[in-house]
Amino acid sequence: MTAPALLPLSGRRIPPLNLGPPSFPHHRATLRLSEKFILLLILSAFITLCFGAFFFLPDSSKHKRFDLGLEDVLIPHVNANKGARDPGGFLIHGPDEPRHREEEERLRNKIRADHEKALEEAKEKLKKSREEIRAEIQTEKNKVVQDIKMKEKKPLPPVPIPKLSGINGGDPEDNDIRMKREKIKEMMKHAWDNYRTYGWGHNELRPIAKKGHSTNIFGSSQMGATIVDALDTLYIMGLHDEFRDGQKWIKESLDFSVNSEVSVFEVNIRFIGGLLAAYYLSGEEIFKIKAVQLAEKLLPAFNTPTGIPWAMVNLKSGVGRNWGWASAGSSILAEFGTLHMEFVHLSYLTGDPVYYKKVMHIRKLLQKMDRPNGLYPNYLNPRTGRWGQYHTSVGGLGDSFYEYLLKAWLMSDKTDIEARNMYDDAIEAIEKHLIKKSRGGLTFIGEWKNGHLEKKMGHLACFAGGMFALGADGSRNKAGHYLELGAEIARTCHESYDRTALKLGPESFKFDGAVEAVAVRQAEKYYILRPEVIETYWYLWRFTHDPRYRQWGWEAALAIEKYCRVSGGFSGVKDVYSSTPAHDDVQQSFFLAETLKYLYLLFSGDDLLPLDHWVFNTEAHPLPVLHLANTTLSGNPAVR
Ligand code: DMJ
Repeated sequence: MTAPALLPLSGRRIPPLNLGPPSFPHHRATLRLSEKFILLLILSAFITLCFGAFFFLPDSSKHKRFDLGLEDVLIPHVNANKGARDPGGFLIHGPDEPRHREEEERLRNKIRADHEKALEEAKEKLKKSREEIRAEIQTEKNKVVQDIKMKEKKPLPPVPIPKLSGINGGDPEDNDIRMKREKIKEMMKHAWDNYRTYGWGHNELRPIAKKGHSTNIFGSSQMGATIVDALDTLYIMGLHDEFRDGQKWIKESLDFSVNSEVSVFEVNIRFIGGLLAAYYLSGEEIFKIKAVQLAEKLLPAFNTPTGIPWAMVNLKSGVGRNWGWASAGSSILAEFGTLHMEFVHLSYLTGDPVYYKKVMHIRKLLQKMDRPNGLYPNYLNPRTGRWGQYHTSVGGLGDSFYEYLLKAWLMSDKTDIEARNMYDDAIEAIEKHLIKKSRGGLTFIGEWKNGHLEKKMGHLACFAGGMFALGADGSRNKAGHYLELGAEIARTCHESYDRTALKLGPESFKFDGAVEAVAVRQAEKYYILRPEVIETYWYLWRFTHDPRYRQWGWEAALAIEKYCRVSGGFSGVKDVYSSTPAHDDVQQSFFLAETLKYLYLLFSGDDLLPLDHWVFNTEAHPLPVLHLANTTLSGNPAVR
C-alpha cells in the first residue's frame, strides 16, 4: 500500500491531483471532494463577512435613518438647520452635509475607541485569577440586587418627631463665659474653613501639608468624614452658611456605592450618628435618606454564623472580615456593642424593624454568655461565638459598649430596664476588679488581662468620668457614689494633663510606684486632639456646676490653641512632655464633632441640648430621647 504524498510544510497546502496509485480511486475522489468543500466553506465565510460588514460598518445612510428614528421620539420639532424631510421620512441633504460627515467620523472614532477599550478590558480580565473574577461577578450581582431594591423602595414612612427642645440658645449671661464660648466658635471656624479650603470632600485634613488625609477606617474612598462629623457642631454654634455648604456637598457628592472596605463601627458612629443628628436638628430629609442608604450598606456585615457583625465591610460587595490584629479572628466589643443607639433610631425613622432586631440579637447573645469575674472580654469570635483573649478595658476596645448600655436606657426614656441592668452589673464588676486608688490618692481604671491588673489608663478611658456621672441617677441606690466616682476620674485625667509640658494629656498613662498619671513609653506620649477628658468635664459641669470644670476645660482649650493650632487648621502633637512639640499633621474629624462641641457646651447654658431630651452618641452626636408616646417602631403616620 502506497501512502499518499505528504503535504509540504509550507507553501501551497492543496495537494496535487492524481497523487495515489489507481488502486485508491475512492480515496482520491474523497480528498478532492473535501478540498472543494473547504474551498466552498472559506468562500461562503468570506461572503458572510462582507455581507455582515455591509450592515455592521457605520454606513452613513444607516445613520441617517437611525438618527431620524431617535429624533422623532426625542425632538418632536425638526430643526430647520438639520435639513428637510422628504415625504417618505428620509433626510434630504441640505446645506449642512459636511456636518453629517463630521458626525459620521465622530461615530466611527467612538466605535473604534470602544472596541479598543473592550479589548484592553478583556486583556486585563485574563490577567486576573479565578477568585478575583468570581469576586467581581459577585460584586456586580450584588449591585444589581441593590439597585432593584432601591428602585422598589417605598418612601420612608412618616413618623412623629420626638420632642426637640434646646436646639438653639444656651447664651451665657456672664461676659467672661460668653467670650470663651465665642473663642471656641472661632476655633471651630478655623478648623472648618481650612478643611473647606484644603481638604474638601476628603475624609480629614493635613493642616500643615494643607491637603486631604484619610485612614483605613474610612476605606479607600473620600467620603467627606469631616463634613458629616462636623455638621451638628456647626448647627448648634449657629454657623448656618457652613452648615448649608456641608448639606449641599452631602446631597450632591456623598455616595456610598463605592468599592471600599470601611469600619462598621466608625461609619456608624461618625456617619450614621452625624447624619441622624443633622436630620433631627435641621429637619432636612436628605440627612435621613443618606443615613438609611448607608445603614443598608452596613447590614451585610451581620451575615456571620452568630449575627455578631464583622469589624469591616465592603460597601459595594457586602463582604465582611475582621481586623488582622484582633485576638483569634474576633470582633471587638466596643465595635459591635456600639451600634444600638443609631440602629434603634433607624428603625424608628424607617418603620423597618431590621435594625432594631440586629442590635437586640447581639444583646441577647451577650446575655447568654458566661463572663469571667462578671467582666466582658473585649474579643468575641463571630464564627464560634466564643470569647477571645480575656482582656477587659474601659478604654479602647471596650469603652463605648458600656456607654451604649447606659444610653440605650436613657434614650428609651428609661424604659429599657434590661439595658440598665446590664450596665449596672457590668459597672459593678469593673469597679470591683479594674478601679483602684494610687498611692498618691488618684482613682484610676486599669486594664484586666488574664486575671492580672495592668495599672495603665488610656486617654480613651477618661470618658468614663462623664459616664459614671450620667448613670448616677437611676443606679442601684448609689447615685452619690457614682457622681463622686465620676469626679475622681475627672480629677485623675486632669492630673494627666497637668503633669505635662503642654498641659495636654498623653494617649495613655501609668500608675507604677512613683509614677502617677504619666506616660512612660515614648509611643504613648502623643495627643491627637481627643475629646474624652473635656467630655467628662462637661458632664460633671452639667451635674454639679462646680466652676473647676469650666476652668479645666479652658486650660485645655488654651493649650490646644497654643500648641495645636497652625495656619492650616489644628494638628495633634507627638510628645506632650516636650515644650517644643512636633506636629503629627492630622486634623481628626472627631476634633470638630466632639472636642470643640463639648468645649462649646461647657461654656453654654444648660438649656442648649438639655440632657433629659438628648442623648449623645459616642461621637458626640445628639439624638433625641424617644419618649414613650413616640416610640412606635412601625411608623406612625400621625405627625410628619
Ligand atoms: C471617637 O471617635 C469616639 O469617641 C470613639 O468612641 C472613641 N474615641 C474617638 C475619639 O477619641
